[in-house]
Amino acid sequence: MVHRRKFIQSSALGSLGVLFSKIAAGSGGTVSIKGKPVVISTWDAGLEANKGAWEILGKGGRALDAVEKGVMVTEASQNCCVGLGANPDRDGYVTLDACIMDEFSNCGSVAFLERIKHPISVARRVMEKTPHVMLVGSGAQQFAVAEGFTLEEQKLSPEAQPAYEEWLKKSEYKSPLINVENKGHGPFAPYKLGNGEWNHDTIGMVAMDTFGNLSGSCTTSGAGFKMRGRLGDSPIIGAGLFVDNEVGACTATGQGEDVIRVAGSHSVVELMRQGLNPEAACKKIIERIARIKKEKAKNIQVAFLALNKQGIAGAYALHPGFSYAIKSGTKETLIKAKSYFKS
Ligand code: SD4
Repeated sequence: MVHRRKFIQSSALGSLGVLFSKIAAGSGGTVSIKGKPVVISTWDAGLEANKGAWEILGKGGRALDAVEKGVMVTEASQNCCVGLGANPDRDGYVTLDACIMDEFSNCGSVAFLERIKHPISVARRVMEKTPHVMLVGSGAQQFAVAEGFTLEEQKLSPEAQPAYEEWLKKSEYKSPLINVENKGHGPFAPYKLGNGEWNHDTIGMVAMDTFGNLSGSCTTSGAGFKMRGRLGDSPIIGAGLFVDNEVGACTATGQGEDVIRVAGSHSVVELMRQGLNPEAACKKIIERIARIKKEKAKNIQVAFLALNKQGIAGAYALHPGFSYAIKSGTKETLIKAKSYFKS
């Protein structure tokens, strides 16, 4: 289980001058990286995922390979919200969503996928081996097995099993409150939260390689105890992830329904195309969600994380608490994003 409050303090200037931080440690904002490669990813788990990506990027490898390998670290970990260790849907099945996109605008996606350890790799196969972008449910699983992926046992993780049993006691279905700090307000508190921990953490990752090419990936179990068949933004190209190699890339996390309705990641990239820096672009779309959702916006979390072609990273969230991890040649840090609501 990750601890979101452990922010690694970043120094004001990278010691080798590779990264210029325009922010006070842990206070959020825009980060300029002079030099490539670089990788950024959502939430605290991004720190470990970035290390996985760096095994490729650090050797001059391709961003696409890096963003696949990076998020595989999270998929394989015993995480509440990514990979087979995640919480199940309300019927007791873990269903996974993932997508990937490269510098040529090739993209692949899987959704509602069961019993496969690395949905991100199946998404990549969809991209590379089929004429399609998206496969779902049993069809996606059938494709994965045909491609040689192991069909894992249908079994909840040791953490998810008691969480599900706890949920079953009430079996009360409410709209999932994703990434909202648990104050005892609903069934979506898979672990014993209430101490500043959060109830979800999708991983979205964006990287730029030494060639200056961009790729991105996003993988999740969606929401714990969700309605069976529910999809969020994460497997949807343009919502949970978008890459335009001329401009930049963006990934989203939080309440997927509200990311989809503004075509979130695509909208952020289009604002960067118009000249906005990543943080400003993320902020505009967060403000749009706040405008559209009004009162509801007070109770949901959404965050965007973007990187532009100049190597500037930025993020913005609806509420405080969103962190993102960044890794470049000399910098490895967790940054707290700014937010629309201040507390
Ligand atoms: C979803 N956006 O399925 C995902 C959830 C998420 O951190 O990002 N959780 O709606």
